[in-house]
Amino acid sequence: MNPTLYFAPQTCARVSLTALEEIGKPFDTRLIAFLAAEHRAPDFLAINPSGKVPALVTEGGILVQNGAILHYLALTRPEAKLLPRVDDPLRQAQVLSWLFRCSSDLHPLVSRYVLPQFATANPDDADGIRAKGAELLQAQLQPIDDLLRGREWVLDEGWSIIDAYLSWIWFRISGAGFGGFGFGQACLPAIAAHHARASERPSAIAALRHEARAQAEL
Ligand SMILES: N[C@@H](CCC(=O)N[C@@H](CS)C(=O)NCC(=O)O)C(=O)O
Repeated sequence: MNPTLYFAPQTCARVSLTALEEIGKPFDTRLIAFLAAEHRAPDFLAINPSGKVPALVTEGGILVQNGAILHYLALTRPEAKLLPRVDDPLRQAQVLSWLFRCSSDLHPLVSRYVLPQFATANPDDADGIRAKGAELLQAQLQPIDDLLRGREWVLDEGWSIIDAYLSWIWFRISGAGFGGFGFGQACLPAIAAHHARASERPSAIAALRHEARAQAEL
């Protein structure tokens, strides 16, 4: 049985999709149509009760949360080098902390910035939520921009799936995706340049093609 990724174009599921493309082994996908509220439908809630993509159905069981999916894929497909293989527990934890930084620190701010209307019951609050989201994102991303001024990829060990994660974050806040809001090149130039580099990777290109094909089939 191939693993099956539940995903939706332009969402954070792109990071897990990129990982599967990077691995290069057969996998299946199931597109979840947000506009048709498929993420709230019982069939999908049986896969992920949180109603969120990504979810990965494997032979052994269901996995949710990008960080867990990426960690699992890195462990089970070490040849793909999604994350560096290190024996030192401290270094391992430091690598994992980058996944948490993306999923727990940055992603919620991305949501607040791009989709503020979902963070409030009062539509009048949306502009303020977006403005605060932008301020907090800038503060969280500035040290990463500083880091990337002197290097190509986030980790010392070279490209990793964390670069795909950061690239997706930049894609969402720089307005290339739906929403059209603009953290521009001038805000965080090294992250913008990193996004351009990460987007050239064959797995990143393949993931975008996969999304486009799925979208066309809708
Ligand atoms: N912490 C989760 C976040 C997943 C998440 O928020 N996915 C979004 C797409 S980027 C989603 O499915 N949102 C639908 C919803 O919240 O209703 C992860 O890293 O996998």
